[in-house]
Amino acid sequence: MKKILTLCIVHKGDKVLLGMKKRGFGQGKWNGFGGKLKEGEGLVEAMKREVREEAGISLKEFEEQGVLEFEFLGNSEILETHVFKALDFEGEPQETEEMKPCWFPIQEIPFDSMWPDDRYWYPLCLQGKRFKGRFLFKDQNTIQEYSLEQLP
Ligand code: 6U4
Repeated sequence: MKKILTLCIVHKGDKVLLGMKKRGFGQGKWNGFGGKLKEGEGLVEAMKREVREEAGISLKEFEEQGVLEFEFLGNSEILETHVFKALDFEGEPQETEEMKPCWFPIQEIPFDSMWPDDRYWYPLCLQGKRFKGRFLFKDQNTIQEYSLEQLP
């Protein structure tokens, strides 16, 4: 079974905006903004809605950079996650019920407090490369196996 999700990395100058997830899946981790598609929603529509709900900003310029499949050992569900990079937005990032946003210089992205796959694909994403990958997790902090390729 596949679920479709979005994930957006907001990139401005030499900084990225990440959110500390306050509840639910990935709680306690710094992450991009995103979530599951609602019924009848398109990818871009869902991505913009999640960024608005979780970070309080409206996106103006963005690109889809990659697709990642996340799976957990012993669970047949595949989380097909479409990764976007946003380059321009309106509004000031705000803390919401779900996320506490914070800007990080690219050299200081807190990979140790993020999903463990992030250290592999963020560099590609930030350099504007397109990519696809699959990560199989043993638990939320441990990767069992993975593949990642850059797309032309
Ligand atoms: P609810 O709470 O049901 O409204 P929703 O906001 O729709 O949830 P949620 O919070 O489950 O969805 O979304 C999970 C978010 O975490 C998505 O943006 C995808 C992201 N995510 C999931 N696994 C990830 C991983 N291994 N690495 C990563 N982001 C991941 O960087």
